[in-house]
Amino acid sequence: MATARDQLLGSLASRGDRLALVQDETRWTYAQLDAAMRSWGRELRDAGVGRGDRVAVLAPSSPQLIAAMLGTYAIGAIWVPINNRYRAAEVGHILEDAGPSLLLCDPGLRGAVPATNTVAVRGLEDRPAATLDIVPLPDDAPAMLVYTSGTTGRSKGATLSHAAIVEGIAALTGLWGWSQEDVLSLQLPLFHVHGLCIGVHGSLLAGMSMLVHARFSARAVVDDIAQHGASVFMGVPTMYTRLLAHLDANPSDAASLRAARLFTAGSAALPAADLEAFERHTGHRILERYGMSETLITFSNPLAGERRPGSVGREVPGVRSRIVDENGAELGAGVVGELQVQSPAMMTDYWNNPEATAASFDGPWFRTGDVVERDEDGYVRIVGRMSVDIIKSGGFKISAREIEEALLLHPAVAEVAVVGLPDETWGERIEAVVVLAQPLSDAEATLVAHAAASLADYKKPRAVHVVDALPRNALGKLQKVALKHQLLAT
Ligand code: MCA
Ligand code: AMP
Repeated sequence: MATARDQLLGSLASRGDRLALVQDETRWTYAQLDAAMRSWGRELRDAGVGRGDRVAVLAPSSPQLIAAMLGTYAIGAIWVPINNRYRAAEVGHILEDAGPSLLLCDPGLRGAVPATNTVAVRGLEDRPAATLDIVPLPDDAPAMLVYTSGTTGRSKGATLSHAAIVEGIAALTGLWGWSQEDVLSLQLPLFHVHGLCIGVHGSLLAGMSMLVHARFSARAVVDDIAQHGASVFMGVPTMYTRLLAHLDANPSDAASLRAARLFTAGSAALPAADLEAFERHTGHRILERYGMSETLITFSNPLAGERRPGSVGREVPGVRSRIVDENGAELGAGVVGELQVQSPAMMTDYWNNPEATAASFDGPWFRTGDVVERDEDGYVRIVGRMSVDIIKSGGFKISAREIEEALLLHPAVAEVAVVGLPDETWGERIEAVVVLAQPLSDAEATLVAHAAASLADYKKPRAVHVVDALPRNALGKLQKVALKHQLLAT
């Protein structure tokens, strides 16, 4: 039987003249994508990249990027996508941790590559046609490292194997009825699993066409559906907030959205009010699902059947789950506890980080860190997170510690606490509370600019509060939950 990777790559040529990718004037059939995959594989192999080596990429979404990823798979190398909002320190961390042999970098993003970088850098232009034999690879070989933030400051690379991605995504898209009749409006970034694994791999496995966008715009969603036949749109909740604002300003566009088949949401909680408003405007009830970079998508509302507002639905086929208390004892329906999962799409490990890998499992169970409650009929609601140090803003996972560490490097900052506060557009909004070591004029603007100099734009605090002291308990431990409540009360 063909391995998962060979199933994915082998399907390209067999789909021949079907349309695979569209971006602006570029329109590639599956046969052209197969050819581009081979050109890239050859290019990478000739550059000395071999099986198990890493190929990092820092570039906006494009057909070439997708072909380069498939070419990387073809030679048995490992794809390492880097968030293209990252600054030099964040990019440098991934380059150091993943140790790639090559960095594929868009010229416009070269400024984000650290000056000290020693990894060879190439662009993502068209490559000449070439033949390529696809190297044999076992199913459990790593396909990609997806860097994701945790409670510690620096991001960790979740290693996803070919089998994990193909099995996990095929189960999901089967559940959602994706078929070669579908056209995906792909506006999510391709450095996270939502856009890359569900979007790109899901579409390729189902033989769909993808309308690829380098960035999100509500107008492009409408145009994709009205003019280019898109039938499926996937977004983070912030994208739906933006779509709703667009429909308020352009009510006649709601009729265009009705023509789509399926809207899905995930990566953060979709407010029930947005689900209902979207349904009022378009007749579509958004299908919400839940997942993590480490496990891929583990819960989903159904295609047919009840899509429950405020719930992420039931387990995706092949997934097992339990809800436990702080001692690891399993809890029943209606009781809030930590969600733990087993998934066919589980990561192999955190790259080069056995301690973090060990800490994230309880035997076969992956500790999600999400606090949830299960209804009697198996539907799960995400209630919150165990750690206040993880923030989700606009679908991006952010470590409060990383921002605190950046702010502490300013000489005027003695102590700092960063928290995520509820926000209608972003889900959570980053705010910082600081104790100054010395007077600082225009403290808020100065410290926001200081953070923005070393961190991606979406990580900068949207407010900085200067206080005399941070709330601490008798042992001197920072009381972040109390601090959040104080901020919310003011
Ligand atoms: C942009 N801005 C943000 C964010 N994005 N602020 C907070 N949080 C954000 N996520 C700020 C910028 O700093 C800037 O502010 C202003 O918004 C406009 O920037 P722009 O680049 O124009 O924004 P945008 O292009 O409209 O971006 C919004 C976005 C983007 C499209 C919602 O955040 C996005 O692509 N999110 C998707 C993330 C994602 O794919 N997550 C999936 C993770 P200023 O000018 O002040 O700097 S995978 C996952 O979670 C699991 C597996 C799962 O379940 O899916
Ligand atoms: P990431 O590390 O970016 O893959 O983020 C995974 C996290 O996103 C999960 O642990 C959840 O906290 C959050 N998440 C994903 N989907 C949902 C959802 N539908 N509702 C609430 N939170 C979600």
